[in-house]
Amino acid sequence: NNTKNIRLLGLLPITGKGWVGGAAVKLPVKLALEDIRANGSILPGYNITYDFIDSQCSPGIAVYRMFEKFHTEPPYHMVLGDGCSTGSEATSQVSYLWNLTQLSFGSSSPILSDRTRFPKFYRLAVPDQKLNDLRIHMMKNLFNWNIAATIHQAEEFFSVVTDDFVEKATANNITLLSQEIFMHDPHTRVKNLKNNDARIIMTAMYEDRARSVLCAAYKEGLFGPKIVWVFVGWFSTNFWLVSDPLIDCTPEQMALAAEGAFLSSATYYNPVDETGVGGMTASEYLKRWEIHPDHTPDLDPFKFVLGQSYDHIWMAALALDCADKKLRSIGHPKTIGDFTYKDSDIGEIVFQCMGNQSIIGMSGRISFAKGGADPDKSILLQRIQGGHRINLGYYRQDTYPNRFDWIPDALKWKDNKIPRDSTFVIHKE
Ligand code: ABU
Repeated sequence: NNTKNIRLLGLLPITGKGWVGGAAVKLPVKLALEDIRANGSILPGYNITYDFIDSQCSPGIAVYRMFEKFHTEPPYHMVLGDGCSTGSEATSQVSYLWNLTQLSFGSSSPILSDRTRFPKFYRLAVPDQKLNDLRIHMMKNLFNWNIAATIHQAEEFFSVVTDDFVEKATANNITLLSQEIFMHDPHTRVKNLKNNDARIIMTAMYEDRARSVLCAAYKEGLFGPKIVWVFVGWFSTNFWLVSDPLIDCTPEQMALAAEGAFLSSATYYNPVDETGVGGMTASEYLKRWEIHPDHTPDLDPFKFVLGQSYDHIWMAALALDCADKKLRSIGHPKTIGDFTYKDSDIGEIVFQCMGNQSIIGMSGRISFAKGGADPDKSILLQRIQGGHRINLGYYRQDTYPNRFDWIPDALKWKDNKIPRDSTFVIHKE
């Protein structure tokens, strides 16, 4: 048998803390591999395989287990992941030294856009600082709010997102009441927000810390129709109700604290009903996923990652196929199947090929046409209303000027009253 393997290594946070949706990636990977093999024209004559480690949303575990694979297995052709930015940051600072391109389906830390630190890294997630554009638009243009506070978990990822918000807020004449940072227990910081009469509160943190913040908010009375918490949308669907031994609030208390919170994230599925790679529309893909025997209800909280997980396998296969064709066209002595970690020229061709890919994926149109590590996408605004996440509309960054397209009648304020800015700043003057 002369068939050569094309080997993909996934870094999936399956257990651990922070973001642990890695198990939900496996079925989309399986479906994408089936579709790519059935297509027949991508990497013909090769057998594409996918192997993974549980990176536990931990930089140390991710690097350790990735190295273990590099040292004990035949060469991989691409690293796919991590699902957590902290894992992607640690691994992509070294995977390029093995001449590997790395593509993450889900990491959204802004710092991952920095090619000097992460030279061969791409991702399908929109970096979280782009969500700040919607947050500013929401304050200034949608609700006429001019005073905000921030609270973030002490990680470079979240500090950079918050710094970006502060810079954009200042440029838009938004007054910042207080900027709170915490490492483990946020209670004293939440108390400080309460003491400062914070009403509109921008957060940047992993979802386990968001639960701690909401529990502290319940205890401090920093919730209700006058308070607006803003979180990222990539938390698991009902993150505030996830059982957590570190939380000493009841589900009812957590539900009260979370009610009315806004969530902002990139769009998860192609909003246009068009046929993409694999010959399906995004809604056909979701139906296929739902009725698949491997689909279990415990995967549902991470449903938003299904599109990007499917698409990243296609992007990897197409980039490697492009590299194989390029090697053959230039008469290179090796094909992509012969790649070893010493082949810097082949590694560079794979990297360039990834940058040139452009597909209609299940998560939307994807291209790295602007020359960076990140795709462009619309931003989805959601709100927890009646205990459920409700889609409110989309912030379009492909229009000039950017605009917000509302979903009619989706937003429901309590008693039809829009929360008002803090009066604390006015009292102080
Ligand atoms: N996949 C969710 C994003 C979390 C992160 O970038 O760490």
